[in-house]
Formats: sequence, C-alpha cells, structure tokens
Amino acid sequence: MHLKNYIKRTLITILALVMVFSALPVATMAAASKAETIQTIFDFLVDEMGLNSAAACGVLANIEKESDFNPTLYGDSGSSYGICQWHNGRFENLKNYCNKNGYSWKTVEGQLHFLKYELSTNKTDTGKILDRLEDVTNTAEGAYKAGYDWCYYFERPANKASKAEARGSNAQTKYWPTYKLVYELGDVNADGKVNATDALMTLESAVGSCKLSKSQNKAADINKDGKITSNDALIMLSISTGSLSIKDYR
Ligand SMILES: [Ca+2]
Ligand SMILES: [Ca+2]
Repeated sequence: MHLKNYIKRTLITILALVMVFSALPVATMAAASKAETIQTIFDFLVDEMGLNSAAACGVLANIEKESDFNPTLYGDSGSSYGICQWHNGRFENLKNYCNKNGYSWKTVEGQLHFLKYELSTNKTDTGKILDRLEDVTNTAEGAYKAGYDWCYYFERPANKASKAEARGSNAQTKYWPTYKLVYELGDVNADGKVNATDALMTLESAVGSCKLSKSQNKAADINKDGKITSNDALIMLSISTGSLSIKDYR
C-alpha cells in the first residue's frame, strides 16, 4: 500500500513538472532540424505507407544523397527540386499535386504525400519500386537491398550500379542500427526495459507535450484501452518498482 502511494506521489510530481514545462512559451517556431526531418520521413514511410524499417532505411540513405533532407533544395540548374530531387515533369507533378490537395510543395509533408501518390499510381516510371520495397525483409540485408533498389530502379543516376552499392551500404551501416528498433508493449523507447523513462514519455504524450510515433503509441498503451493516459504511465512505474509484472500485460 505504501509503495502504491509512493508511486502515485512520484507520478503526480512528474506530471506537475511535465505540465510546467509544456506551458513554457516556445521562443520561436524554428524550422524543423535535420534530425526531426529524418524522423518525420521515417515515420511517414512506416506509419502511412506501411513499409518496414529496413525499407525505410533504404529510402533515407538515398534521400541523404539526393538532398541531405532539405525540402527546398534546387538541383540541376533549377530543374530538380525537393527531398527526392524530382526532375522536370515530375517536379511539375509535385507542384500540381500539392496545389490540388492543399499542401505546400515546399514542405516535407507535401513532398511525402506526393511521393506516396507517385509511387502507387505511376509504377512504370518509378521502376516498380514500391513493390520491391514491400518485398524486402526487415533485416540489415533488407536495408541494403532497399537502399540499392531505390537508387538503381527509382533514382537511376549516372553510374547507377556503383552508386546503388554505396547507398545500400549507407542504409545498412548508418540507418539500420538506429531504426531497427522493435517496439514491445510498455517499452516506449525500445531499449528492452520497462521503467520510469517509458512512464515519463507516456505521460508527456498524455498531456500533449510530446508526440510519439505510431509504433511508440502502440507500446505506450499498456492497458490496451486505445488511449494514452496517466494510467498507462502508472502501470509502467509500478512495473519498474516491481509491484506489477510485465507478464500480466504482454
Ligand atoms: Ca524502455
Ligand atoms: Ca491506455
């Protein structure tokens, strides 16, 4: 009983701190950092397009080489644009699609929605890349294959075979170690443990001071009621102190 009260008091203290911090004014609405952009692209590929992590790593490795994740980058003397450096007619398609669907073609959001549209509606010009990505295994080798295929069949730069090898390696050695995470119930930061860190992330999400990815949201809803609330955080804290067992939830 005492332990439970202690946990509750701890939780209330954390909640109060979270609310204080989330109420602080944000100084500026700075443009997203590169790290945030990379995470946004990864989440879109996995959550909105249904690709596995390995396939998404292959795409990230290519976008790095095409634009270094800069959505407003012009290339080829102004005829290519955006994170995937859409060229000529496809750049026009990007603008037309975004204007028609209420997105800005200068944003990562608009470009990702166009990418999804382009890959699913124009399989010939995109080298059937979507089918290829959907076939890769969720492994380091899958990340290599996705990085290779995206370059070889979709981007098709000069010297595409050697560039495809380099981008496949980039996907496998740079992005896969970060994004191979497997989310299990209660383990919101995917470090293999359920503890106060997971509880805090859950609590911050519950009060709206941070946004979790869809995979993390699934991990955070430990009582499986379809909502992320302080109850989920309380359960995680109780598991971390040993008064509840993760086995009762998984
Ligand atoms: Ca954890
Ligand atoms: Ca819940």
